[in-house]
Amino acid sequence: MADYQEFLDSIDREAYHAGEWQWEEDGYTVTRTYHYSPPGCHTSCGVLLYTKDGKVERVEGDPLDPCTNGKLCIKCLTLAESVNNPDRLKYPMRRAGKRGENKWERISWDEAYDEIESRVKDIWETDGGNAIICVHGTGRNINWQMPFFGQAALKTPNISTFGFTGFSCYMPRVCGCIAPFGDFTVVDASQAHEDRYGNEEWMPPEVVVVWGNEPLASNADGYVGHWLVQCVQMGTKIISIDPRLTWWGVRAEYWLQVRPGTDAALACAWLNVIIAEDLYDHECVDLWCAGFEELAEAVADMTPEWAAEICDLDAEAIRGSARLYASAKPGAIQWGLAFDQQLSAMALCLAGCDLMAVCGNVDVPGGNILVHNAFECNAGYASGEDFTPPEWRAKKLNNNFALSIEGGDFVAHASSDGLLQAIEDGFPYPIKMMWIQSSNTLSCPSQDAPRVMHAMQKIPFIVNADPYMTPTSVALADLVLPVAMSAERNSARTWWTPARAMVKVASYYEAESDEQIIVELGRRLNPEVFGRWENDIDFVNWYLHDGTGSFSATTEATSQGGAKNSGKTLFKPSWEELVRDPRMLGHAYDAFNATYRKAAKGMFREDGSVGYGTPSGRLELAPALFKYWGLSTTPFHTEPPESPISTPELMEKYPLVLTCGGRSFEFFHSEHRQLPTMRELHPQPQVLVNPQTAERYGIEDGRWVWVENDHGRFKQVAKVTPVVNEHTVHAEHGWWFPESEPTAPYLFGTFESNPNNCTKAFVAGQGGVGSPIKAMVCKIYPVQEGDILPHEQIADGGNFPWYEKEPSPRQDEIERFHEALAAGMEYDVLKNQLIDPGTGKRTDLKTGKEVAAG
Ligand SMILES: Nc1nc2c(c(=O)[nH]1)N[C@H]1C(S)=C(S)[C@@H](COP(=O)(O)OP(=O)(O)OC[C@H]3O[C@@H](n4cnc5c(=O)[nH]c(N)nc54)[C@H](O)[C@@H]3O)O[C@H]1N2
Ligand SMILES: Nc1nc2c(c(=O)[nH]1)N[C@H]1C(S)=C(S)[C@@H](COP(=O)(O)OP(=O)(O)OC[C@H]3O[C@@H](n4cnc5c(=O)[nH]c(N)nc54)[C@H](O)[C@@H]3O)O[C@H]1N2
Ligand code: SF4
Ligand SMILES: [Mo]
Repeated sequence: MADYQEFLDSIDREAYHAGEWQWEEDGYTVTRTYHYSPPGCHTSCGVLLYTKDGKVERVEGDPLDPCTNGKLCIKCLTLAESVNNPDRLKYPMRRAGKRGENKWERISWDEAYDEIESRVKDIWETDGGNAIICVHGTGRNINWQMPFFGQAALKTPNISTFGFTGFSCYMPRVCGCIAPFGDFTVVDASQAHEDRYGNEEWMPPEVVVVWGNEPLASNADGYVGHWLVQCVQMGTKIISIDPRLTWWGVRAEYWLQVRPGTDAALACAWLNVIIAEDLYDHECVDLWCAGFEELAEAVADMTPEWAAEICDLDAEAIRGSARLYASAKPGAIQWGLAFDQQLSAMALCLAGCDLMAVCGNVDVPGGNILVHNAFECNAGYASGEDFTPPEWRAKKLNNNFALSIEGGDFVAHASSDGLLQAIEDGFPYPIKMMWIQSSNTLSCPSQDAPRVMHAMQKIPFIVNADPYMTPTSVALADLVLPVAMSAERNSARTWWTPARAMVKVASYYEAESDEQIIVELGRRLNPEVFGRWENDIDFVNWYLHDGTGSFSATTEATSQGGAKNSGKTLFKPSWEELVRDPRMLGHAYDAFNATYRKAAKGMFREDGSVGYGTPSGRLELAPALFKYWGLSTTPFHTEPPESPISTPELMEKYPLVLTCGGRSFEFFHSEHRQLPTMRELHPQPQVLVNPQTAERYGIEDGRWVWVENDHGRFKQVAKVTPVVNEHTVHAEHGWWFPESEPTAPYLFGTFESNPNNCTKAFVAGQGGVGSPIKAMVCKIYPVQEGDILPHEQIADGGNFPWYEKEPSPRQDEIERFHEALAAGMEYDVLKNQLIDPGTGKRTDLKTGKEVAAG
């Protein structure tokens, strides 16, 4: 559809019931609405749901939806398979055998809520709300609901993606961008305009750098991949930076097959070329940027020749691609998960922003625009914190408090490793309950999955609210709550623009939506706050209508700094309007996101003055916030902890570089493995191996292969293919086998193919952010009959025989802490001091020195 108007003109609008949100057709009720998890996805596309007797039977794309123009990926096209799946949880259930035995008794919702209420209240009495951990996964339709619930109802500050070292998804990009720009950035593919590619101000980017991201398979972070395909059809050129050849690489002017984990060196070399060759945008740098001198000095020696050695690239290709990006007016950078999953995470994100800024590509048509949640409806991560008692809030296990990382407190989530330490060692205090809502912790997010499983066994009470019975639930849950799926919930999303609504048109046994569960339990645990909402729709309207109550749904994106709302958005749609109003029909575009050059128009600063939402009002190439956060203010490269450069001796044993987690069309993380269509298309986990590598190690296409490092091993099926080079293999993540044995130790085979047998907790980048899980080393060898399987090794010895546990940075303190407690000492958590109950003397746990009284 290179000609957008032609496409629009070709639609028979009447046949698609333009102007209606619901109608009858061939015995079906058809509803025009949006999909948003479950099952998971980061975006929300326009769907026509065909239902009969409260059951979804068919799903089609809605060509009248301007967000997606009727395109759907296979995950929405098979939605009926997912929501009607007999494997789904039908009723609340209580564990009836031991953990891992998969024995359950059906209970009523009231019994489930009673039990949760009484356990939570007991923990408040004995340990305080901070002894409860709230766990969510990635950005599904729970991201504003659950942090609010955790803080306001469970009264805990400890909310996070548990098991996920270094916040190594999205948080580095969010913080790495908010510091220099004041707001988050995405590539402008016209998505903020209702008239889309036909918009008069918009133009397609001349060049898009698709960097550590595969937008077609992942549609990640509120960004739909086919928007960029449309740009390519309109002439956009591509630079692909990826160790794997993708759809983008095939069409690229430059495909830079970077060695995994070395992108920061490449980014610094691009900056070097652009500054040394005077290719930057002088007007933008002079008028709008701060810190140029500091940046120029920092990258002065980081030449393409220097980076070429590190990145395994040709220096001329680095130079040529840098020139191409710098010459594009506009150019844009589409960054992805690989930015977060390396040790350089924060520095790399900064380098990416520096590149956008010095080339004058920020907030211009077809560049990297700065975005807010639609209509500035944004229940930030701290939206419920006023309802957590201050003494419990002070004990938030962030990187700084839990791991003593300097600065270390700029991510809103609690520190995953800090939580792991608290569970494993009871330090600085023990954990008594875990509330999981939207995470299959064992199968997917947990680095060092076996270690996390053993740790979680120590938590006395675990509740998991999920639509399916997962390995995590079988292994660890005491209560499971059946969650309603997308077509079964009334909800809304404002992750960028437009605002979109979901409407309930189906139901499944006793499954309840996340909003219903939260309101219901919230009313029991904190009636003062939750009592104002009768139901899910009231709760959603509070979110959308922010500010009508005594507290606001709008807070900053991180604890310091962050996307500040202008406070000037007066009109905000209600859920009912979003769903049914003929001007909306499920979606509404807002003016803020559709406006370019917002800094010049005074739209970023609370007082309406010209400038960006940064301390200096400029695009900060060497951000003040980085300094405040204890980070280097200029970009640099950190070599992966294990690599041909940092550990050449290890390469004899583990000669290959291992990257993992590239998304596939069929699955969202560990989801969708139950669906026959998906498994027909993608039956087994696949590891990509270059033909030369396969020959060297006796690997055959289609045969099972062990991938092993100094931590553990897992097996996947080899796909022998030249899309990766002979030094690199690329494995999938999130695999379990719902068709197999559920009970422990097998647990649906969750450990058999899990690359997180090989990833490590407590290995993180600067500021405790970023982890090197896309850049490990490994060896590969064919699976033989009779080989001992991962679950057997884990069941026998707790972990792989050659496994070594990564210590916490506070290991010494933990040991002293336990010795002191055994000797009858007391501990002051907030001061990190031991107290002798006899004399009242205090010693600092860290230094071991006596603390002067007073
Ligand atoms: N080795 C390796 N590991 C990785 C990655 C990688 O690249 N490599 N990627 C990592 C990344 S980036 C992330 S973000 C994490 C993701 O990790 P998670 O987000 O924890 O992903 P899942 O394991 O799919 O668990 C999600 C669970 O939530 C349920 N669910 C889906 N939608 C909803 C909903 O709306 N409400 C509720 N209550 N439940 C829902 C699903 O049924 C599923 O069981 O994994 C990480 N793990
Ligand atoms: N279908 C589907 N969609 C998803 C998800 C899913 O599980 N399934 N998960 C969602 C989540 S939580 C996230 S975070 C996003 C992630 O989605 P993306 O940001 O697209 O990330 P990935 O698919 O992990 O990897 C993207 C590319 O990075 C390449 N890569 C690997 N290592 C490196 C490296 O060191 N440097 C560079 N430059 N590239 C590297 C891979 O080969 C791959 O092509 O997707 C979201 N969308
Ligand atoms: S990206 Fe795919 S799964 Fe996600 S909402 Fe759109 S069509 Fe559905
Ligand atoms: Mo993610």
